[in-house]
Amino acid sequence: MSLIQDGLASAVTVGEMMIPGEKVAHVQLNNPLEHALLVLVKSGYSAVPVLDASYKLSGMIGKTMILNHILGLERFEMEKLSDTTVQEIMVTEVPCLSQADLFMDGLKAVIDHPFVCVADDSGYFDGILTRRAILKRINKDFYESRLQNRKG
Ligand code: 2BA
Repeated sequence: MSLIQDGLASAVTVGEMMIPGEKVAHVQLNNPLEHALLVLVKSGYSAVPVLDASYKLSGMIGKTMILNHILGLERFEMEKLSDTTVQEIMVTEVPCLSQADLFMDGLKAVIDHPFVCVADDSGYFDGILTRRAILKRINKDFYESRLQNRKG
């Protein structure tokens, strides 16, 4: 028995598994780093998406990027937290899928990334697909097919 069943690989879409945008912690391009750090620390996440004012995906920012930026030769240069905006240090090359992409596209993407962003053709942010969501779906599929095999 294959762990990933045909139905899961070919019929389940990224849109069905993603965390919708309204439940995703994010920051905006022109936010100062101190706001981004607050969001990251309060939410508990290592990294979150960066959106522009119209809710288009622009990049991603994480705690390590911020700490690296403010780390001087001898001390943390805390003034940089208010002097620097998110867009100055975020990464813009972020992996991105669309809602119509299939389970296998999502599985491949989260091998190298804890989460991937989901956006529409115009770049508007729809949500994120996380490793947790992919693993939960595999787990569900595994137990459902085991149940079916026992019945059959
Ligand atoms: P990390 O923040 O490094 O989190 C790694 C894993 O730790 C998460 O995996 C989750 O299982 C757990 N975790 C961390 N913070 C959590 C919290 N506040 N509540 C519950 N569980 C938490 P995934 O769930 O697969 O998430 C992968 C990555 O996706 C996270 O990496 C984070 O960067 C991002 N992420 C997940 N949910 C998010 C959300 N609602 N808003 C923004 N970013 C999110």
